Parts: sequence; C-alpha cells; structure tokens
Amino acid sequence: MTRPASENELPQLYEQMLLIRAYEEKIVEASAAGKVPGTCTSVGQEAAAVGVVNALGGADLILTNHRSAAHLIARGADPGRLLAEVMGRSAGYCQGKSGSLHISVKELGVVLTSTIVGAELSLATGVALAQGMLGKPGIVVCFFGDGAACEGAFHESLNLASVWNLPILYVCENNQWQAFVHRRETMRRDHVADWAVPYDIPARTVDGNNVEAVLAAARAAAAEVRASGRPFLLETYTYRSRGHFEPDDQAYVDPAERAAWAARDPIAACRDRLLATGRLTASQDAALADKVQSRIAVALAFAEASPYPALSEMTTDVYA
Ligand SMILES: Cc1ncc(C[n+]2csc(CCOP(=O)(O)OP(=O)(O)O)c2C)c(N)n1
Repeated sequence: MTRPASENELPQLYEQMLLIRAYEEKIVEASAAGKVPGTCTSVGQEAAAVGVVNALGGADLILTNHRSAAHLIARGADPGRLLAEVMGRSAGYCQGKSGSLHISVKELGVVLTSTIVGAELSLATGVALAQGMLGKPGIVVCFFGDGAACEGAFHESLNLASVWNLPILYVCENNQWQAFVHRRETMRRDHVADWAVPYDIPARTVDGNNVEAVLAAARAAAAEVRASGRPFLLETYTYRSRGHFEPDDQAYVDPAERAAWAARDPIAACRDRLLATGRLTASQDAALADKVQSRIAVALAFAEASPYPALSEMTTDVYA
C-alpha cells in the first residue's frame, strides 16, 4: 500500500528543494569568490532527490555519487556541517577529509558518496548482501547517473542483485549529461529503465521534475522491494541545469535545450502548483525564501568559523 503526497507534505518537500537550491547556489557564489572549492551541483534535479529520499524509512541505507548534496540535505544533513566538509574544516561530517566527493553520514544511513563513477553500484550489492547476512532491516538505495549505467559495473551489479535476490532500489537520475557528453552519444535508447528488464528487474521511468510524482513512484518502488526482497530500478528523468562542476560555462550545451528544461524547473513547477491550489500564498513563499537564505548564511558562517583539522590528524580517518 503506497501513499501519494498528502496536502501537508508538498509544502515540506518544496521547502527542502528550496534549501537544497540555496545551498548549492551559495557554493556556486562562494566558489566564484574563491572562498569554497568548486563542486558538482545537482541544480535542476532537486525533485528527483527529494521525492526519493522522502519515500524511505529510517533503517534504509543510501549510497550515492558525486552529486550527493541533495540526497544528504533531503535526508536531514545539516548544511553547516556539509559546507564545513566541502571547505575542509574539522566540523565537517568527515572532519573535513572527504570534501564533497566522498562524504558519508553514518548516523543518517548515507553509507558513501562515490566519486568513482559506477562504484556505488557495485558497492550497493555488497552492502545489501551484508544487510541480509546480518539480519538487518532496511533496503539499500543506490543513486547513480545515466553515465554510470553505461559502464560494465551497472550490468554486473544488476545481474548479481537479481540472481542473489538483493533488496536494492536502484535510482538512476537520468539528467541527460555525462560530464561533457550528451547521453545521446553513449546510449541508443532514451531510458535506462529499459536495461533492467533483461535482468528480470522491474523498472519504471518517472518525471524527475515533478516531486509529487517522484515521491509516489519511489514509495511504490520501495514497497515492492520490501515485499519481494528483490531489486527494482526507478529512473528519474530530469536535467542537470548547471555545468558538470563549478566553474563550467556550459558552452558545449545547446541554448535551446537549456531553455526548454529551464521552463520545466522542478522548484518553479512545485511553487506554481502550491500557489494555484491555495496551499501557499505569495507572502508565505517570500517568507520561506528568506528562511532558507538565512539558514544557509548561518551555515556558511558556521563552516567558516570551523578550524582546519590539526596537522597531527592528517593521517587519521583515512585509509589510502
Ligand atoms: C570510473 C570513472 N570514470 C570517469 C570519471 C570522470 N567523471 C566524473 S563524473 C562523470 C560523468 C558521470 O555521468 P553520470 O553518471 O551521468 O552522472 P552525472 O554527472 O550526470 O550526475 C565522469 C565521466 C570518474 N569519476 N570515474
């Protein structure tokens, strides 16, 4: 039994998306000013992340990739500690030693961020196997991109997860781009969901820019994984609105493509639905925007005030 987003949920999902956008825009601004290292952002993909993460339970484990900020914030990570991590400060979730590309938050069940494209897929197989052997509850959720789906690790992992009956919810964020290459150049088909079927894994594609649709699809998918104990692949069809990393002027992107997707921005679409149905007023919207901006300003001040790790700690918490 799955539930669609309720009346009360949509404003909360909207606020989470606003917070994620404000966090990543602050990184863009601060990195342009030389204060923060540039990162890979997920601007434009907020609905995909928020919809999926809000469909999960507390015992579920998440493995994610280089665009993990939205997954982390939707899971409840503190933007101040995330920013501190990106800035290499000791108040960061990994004591400033992971940066944005390796961050994990054990207490939130975010097992890892993988900067090796596709590694999250093979590691999810092992995490799900271990969960089962240890008798732990919770499914494993693995976020990856369409580029990762073009790697051998995707096919090996899906095959093994199917043969071994592993409870993994695969979430492909098909954002059309693979670094500086459009997925048209690397895939014959538009949808990664098609590739799950030969492995006997049920799959569906959902509009990744509609947070309510993603939430409903992710709830149904997670329920199916729990009931069957088997994998499921959910593809969120979305768009990476900014460059591969910061800075990136996206000179390689057709301006018409960018404009078409900008017109489908997930946050603007959600705002329009909330306003049109009277669940949000313009003044409440302005207050929410102020609220998230001040939260991010506090987060940046917190991160900037945090010291760098001591030299004596340089080799602790690291394994390579
Ligand atoms: C194994 C490996 N190959 C190449 C790279 C360089 N790289 C980093 S991100 C990226 C594109 C990944 O595309 P996709 O999986 O679609 O994720 P997206 O960046 O679109 O979110 C590439 C090629 C890498 N980090 N790891």
